[in-house]
Amino acid sequence: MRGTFIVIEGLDRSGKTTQVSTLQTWLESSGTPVKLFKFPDRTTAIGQMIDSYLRSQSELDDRAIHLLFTANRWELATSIERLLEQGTTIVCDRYAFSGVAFSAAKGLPLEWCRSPDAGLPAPDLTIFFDISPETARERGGYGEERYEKEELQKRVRGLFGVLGAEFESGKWVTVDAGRSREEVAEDVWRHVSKVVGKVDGPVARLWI
Ligand code: FDM
Repeated sequence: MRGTFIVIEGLDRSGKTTQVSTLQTWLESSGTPVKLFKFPDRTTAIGQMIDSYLRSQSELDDRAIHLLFTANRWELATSIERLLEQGTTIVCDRYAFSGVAFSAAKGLPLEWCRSPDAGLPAPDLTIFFDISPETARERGGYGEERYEKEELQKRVRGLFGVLGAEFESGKWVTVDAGRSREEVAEDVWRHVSKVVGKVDGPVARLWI
């Protein structure tokens, strides 16, 4: 049995990072070998360029930064695929859906944004953490980084909706991330336990 590829997507302030670590603990205690990935992975050479851009320490053309985010996934795609084949389940904090949603929210054409990510390992399950701008505001608002602005986050939310609607039911699920940590964690676990350890065969390819 191969590992299951789980992607967690969502808006800023949706509690995604906390839930990823809870999910990791729960998977490990159920005896599932698991490895976390996070995009952007700021540790690689490409990731460092992305980090500098996000912290407004450098300027880049919208298309150039889009392609760097994509390259950052491609440079780890082989490791993801190998781990899955070896039976390790992967939980990934953001993936190509963030790539498309954020760049398209800035005004780039959606299909142009999608094309360089086509062919990446496809997740078996994507969980979208949805949060209203009002709840995000109650949680202390957005931070300092480049994309943490309410108007942009609203457009990103709409675009995640468009991307999710293309999936067959069960492959993309939306979780109301405006609730308590415990409620969200239970909901995530309910979805994850339906697929984990139950997928086999070759890893699918995204958008082809
Ligand atoms: N982001 C993230 C993108 O614009 N494109 C991408 O491909 C990815 C993976 O980078 F605002 C955006 C989303 C977010 C920012 O993400 C950094 P983290 O999760 O806060 O590190």
